[in-house]
Amino acid sequence: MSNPLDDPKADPFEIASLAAQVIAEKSGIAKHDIAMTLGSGWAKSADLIGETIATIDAADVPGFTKSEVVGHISTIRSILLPSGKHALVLGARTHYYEGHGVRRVVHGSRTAAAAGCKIMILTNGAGGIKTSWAPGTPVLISDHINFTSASPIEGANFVDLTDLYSLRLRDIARTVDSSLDEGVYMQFRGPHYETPAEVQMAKSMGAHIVGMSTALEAIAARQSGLEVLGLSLSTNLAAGISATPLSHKEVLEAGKEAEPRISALLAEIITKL
Ligand code: 8IG
Repeated sequence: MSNPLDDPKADPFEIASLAAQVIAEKSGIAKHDIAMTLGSGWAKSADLIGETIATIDAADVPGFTKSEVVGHISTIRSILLPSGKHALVLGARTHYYEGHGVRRVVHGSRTAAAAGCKIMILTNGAGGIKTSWAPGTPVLISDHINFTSASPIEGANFVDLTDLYSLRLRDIARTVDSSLDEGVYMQFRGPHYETPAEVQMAKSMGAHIVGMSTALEAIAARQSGLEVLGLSLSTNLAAGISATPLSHKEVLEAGKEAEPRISALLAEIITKL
C-alpha cells in the first residue's frame, strides 16, 4: 500500500496537516485537545473516557496505514470527554521495527499537533527491569534513552528534551494513584526481545523499562510543542531478569489481564487533564 510519507520529497508536516483536516471533516470536530496512542494493554481505556463521536478507519487518513501487528487496532477515534474536551485516540501506531522509516512512526504525534492537541499521551507494553514490578504493573515514564540511533527530526533543529515527559503531567497522574512508580524507558529497535546481556546493559545505563516504541514519538511530539505523558505497562520482566523466556502470546495475555485495571486508571487520569 502506498503512503505519501514514503515520498522523500514530501513534507511530513504538510501530510500531518492534511490528516488533521480529514479527521476534522470525518469527525465533525474542528479541534481536538488531547491525543493518545494506546499500546498493548491500554486499548480499553478508549471505551471508558467518554462518548465516541466518530470512528475513522486509519487507512482513510493520509499518512496512516493498517497495523501489521496482531492485537493492534488501526482506527482513529474522536471522543467527547465529560469535561467537554475532545480526545483523539490514535489506534494506528507504526513501529520503527516495521522498517517504513521514522516519518511514519511519528506521524501520529504530528497529526495530533496539527489537529490542535496540546497534550499527547503515549502508552505501551514493555519489559520491566525492576523485580518489584509484577507482570501487569503500570509505570510512569520519567525519561527515556533512545537506543534506536534514529531521530524523527530532520535538519539542524536542536530540540530541547530536558522535561520531555512532563513533570506536571506525572504529578497529576500521581494524584490519581500515589503508588504509581516511574522509570526510564529505553527504546530498542526490536522486533526481537533483548538478550539478558542487553538488559543488563540497559540497566547499567539507567533504564528501568525496555520497549520498542514511544521514544521517537515523544521526541516528535515535543518538536511540535506537545506536552507528553508516557505510561508503560510492564507486562513482563525483561529477558534474564526473570528466569522464564519471553513469549509474545504471554505478553498479550498479561496485557489483557491488566487491561481493565490500567484502563480505568488512565481514564481517571484523563479526567484531571
Ligand atoms: I510487551 O521485554 C513488551 N515489549 N524491547 N522488551 C522489549 N519490548 C517489549 C518487551 C520487552 N515486552
